[in-house]
Amino acid sequence: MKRRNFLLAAGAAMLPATTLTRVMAETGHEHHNEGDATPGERTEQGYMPVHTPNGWTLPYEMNNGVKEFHLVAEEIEHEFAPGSVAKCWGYNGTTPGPTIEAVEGDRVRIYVTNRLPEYTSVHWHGIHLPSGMDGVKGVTQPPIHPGETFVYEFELNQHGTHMYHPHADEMVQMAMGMMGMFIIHPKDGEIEPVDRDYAILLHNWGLHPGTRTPDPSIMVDFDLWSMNSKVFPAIDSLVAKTGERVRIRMGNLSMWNHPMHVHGVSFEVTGSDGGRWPREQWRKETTEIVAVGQTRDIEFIAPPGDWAFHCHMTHHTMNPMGHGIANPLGVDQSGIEEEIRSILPGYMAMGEHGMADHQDHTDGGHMPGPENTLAMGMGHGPFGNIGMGGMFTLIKVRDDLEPGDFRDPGWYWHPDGEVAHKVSDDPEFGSPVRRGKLADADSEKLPTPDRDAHGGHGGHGGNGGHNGHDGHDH
Ligand SMILES: [Cu+2]
Repeated sequence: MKRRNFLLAAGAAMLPATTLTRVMAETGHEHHNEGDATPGERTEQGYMPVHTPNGWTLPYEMNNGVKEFHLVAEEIEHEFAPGSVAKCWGYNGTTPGPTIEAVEGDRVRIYVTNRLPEYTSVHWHGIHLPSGMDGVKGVTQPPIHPGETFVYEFELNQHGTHMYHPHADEMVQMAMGMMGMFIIHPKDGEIEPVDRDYAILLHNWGLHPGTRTPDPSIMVDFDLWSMNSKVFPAIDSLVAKTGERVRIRMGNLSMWNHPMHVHGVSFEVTGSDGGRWPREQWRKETTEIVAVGQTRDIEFIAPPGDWAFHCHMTHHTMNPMGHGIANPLGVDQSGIEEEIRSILPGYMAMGEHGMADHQDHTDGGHMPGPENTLAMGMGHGPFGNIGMGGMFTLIKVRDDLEPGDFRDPGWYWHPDGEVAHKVSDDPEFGSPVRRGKLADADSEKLPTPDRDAHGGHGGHGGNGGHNGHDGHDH
């Protein structure tokens, strides 16, 4: 019987919309999009639907009181940001897969069709269910082979921010992008209801410069750090109206812990995959670590402005950098540039005074870099280059936004006198208190740390001092 319903549903997907409605009426199916509500409005079940930036919510059908979802595991072409496209694996055409949304007390039935070249399974991370529905290949079920469809069915007896991901060849399948959020709303509503509810999955990718398939063997040196599988500047801004209560639900299925930081507010950490915590357990923070395999919910009342929201691991807010390069800071590279240009046309020695000029070079087109590879820092704001990548986006709060309007409102218009500004061009300006010893010519006589001494990178010759011959390989 279950199988027959599924075949009907699967067949219906290929019929035109008018026929589809009729088929559904005849079979007792109801089709629901985006959690059956228009954005910004509560659903008939009383919850505010989650908004997944750069993502989407999986529609479901009601079949005799059961919410039916259908996931398809498959290879996809994914764009991290314009200029970087890769073959990834995901669900229903995207990475992350669509967000599944339901309410405590719902019974859900989830079909999983495998269109990957190898077997898979789906584990419902953090969800209470019968052991046989837990999705661990070899332990609680046989693998879902290519071409097969399995069905999972369970009743939701909890609420919170959860995730789903394969539990079969996880190292490869998750490195390729297979994961999604599974949000369960409390059945009795919430004491302090939120106005905007965002869901963000944190991930990392071994997409090496010049390549088009993520490398699943990477353990530490990842190239891309993403929110919902996008990197800055392609991550949607989170928008809110001044004074609204905003919740950001974050899940981490990457291989690093991410200290997520919000500017402009002291948020409260209010929940996790353990549900929305009792009020007494909420705590004020400005940075919250979302550890690997964890979820965290943060909430705040939105103040007007453009506020950075990012991982505080500074390499996680950069796009591909190339690893193992010698430290160019303070290294005199004169003469080197011409030498290297004879081998690498267009090479630019840089980094001697810091890397702040990197984006100017890449934007100017004189540093093209490898194919299909983003610049390390990107994005343009009202005051110039932003020079960021990876897990960085903006929270844009405006006084005049309609509920449910998630469109980017452009840049913030600061009130008069509320922008930091220049008061002098003279380095001798004022009389700031200073302590310690300033760097001078003698400081350069200190030995430069030799990376080769730590092993692993090899081939630099290890002649110490100001060798600087590795330059900066973009
Ligand atoms: Cu991070």
